[in-house]
Amino acid sequence: MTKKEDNNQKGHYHPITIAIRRINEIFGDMGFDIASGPEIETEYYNFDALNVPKDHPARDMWDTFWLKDNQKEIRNPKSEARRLLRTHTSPVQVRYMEEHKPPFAIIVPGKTFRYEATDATHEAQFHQLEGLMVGENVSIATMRGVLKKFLSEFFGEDMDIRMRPGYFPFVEPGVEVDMRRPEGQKGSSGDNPWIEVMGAGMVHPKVLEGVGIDSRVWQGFAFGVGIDRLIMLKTGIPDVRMLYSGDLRVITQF
Ligand code: YSA
Repeated sequence: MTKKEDNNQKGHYHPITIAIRRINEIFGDMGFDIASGPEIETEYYNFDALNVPKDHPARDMWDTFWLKDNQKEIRNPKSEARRLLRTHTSPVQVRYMEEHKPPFAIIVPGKTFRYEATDATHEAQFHQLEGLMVGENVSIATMRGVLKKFLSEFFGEDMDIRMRPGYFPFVEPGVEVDMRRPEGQKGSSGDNPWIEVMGAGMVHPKVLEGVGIDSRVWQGFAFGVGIDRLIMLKTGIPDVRMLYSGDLRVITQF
């Protein structure tokens, strides 16, 4: 049997599927549950419940695919608000917290969509991983430990991380997390060994209060990371579009 026929018979998991399975395993070992939510979201969950006010410039950070039924009169903002393709996995934080009492720790791997031009690092459809942990003694140090452990397990080597101040309306304080590039990987921008991999922070008290969680008792951290970008860093795939091209020569290498 030729190699080609052999590949056809066995089939292959897609690199994104392989990455998500590994991520689920790593966080599963740290006691996280896996949650999910709808890809067609309401404006309420995607923006309002995350403390992004209607006229706030932060809404521009996520260029949005709106659904055509957006002229509906809005009576109950939770059920009838304008609908859109979710621009991030963060709305699942709110949906989960409405249904569960703390303490809890979840991850949410899933598809996300943005109305933007594609290039080597941007697709209109891509994958994010959301994380959320809420408890009585959860601190930014807990977050740092969890993120370092995750990245080290995912890349199979001890990963250095650093945090810089960053702004997301649903966390306070908010940070951008940089990671030192894995062994043998060079960036396009010369010798800068650091690369930004995710947004994160301590869940904003307004978000907690909005779902009925007392922010004087409970604190939490959350983070959001691009799964495609992690795969590119790990495998050396130079262009995110290759992951969605359906080209078997890419897929069969994993
Ligand atoms: C921040 C704080 C939290 O407490 C929780 C979550 C977040 C992340 C926030 N929801 C968010 O979406 N931030 S982001 O716009 O910077 O996107 C997060 C990651 O998604 C980016 O770091 C990048 O890795 C990836 N990403 C964004 N646009 C992309 C993309 N990947 C591929 N194609 C695109 N168009």
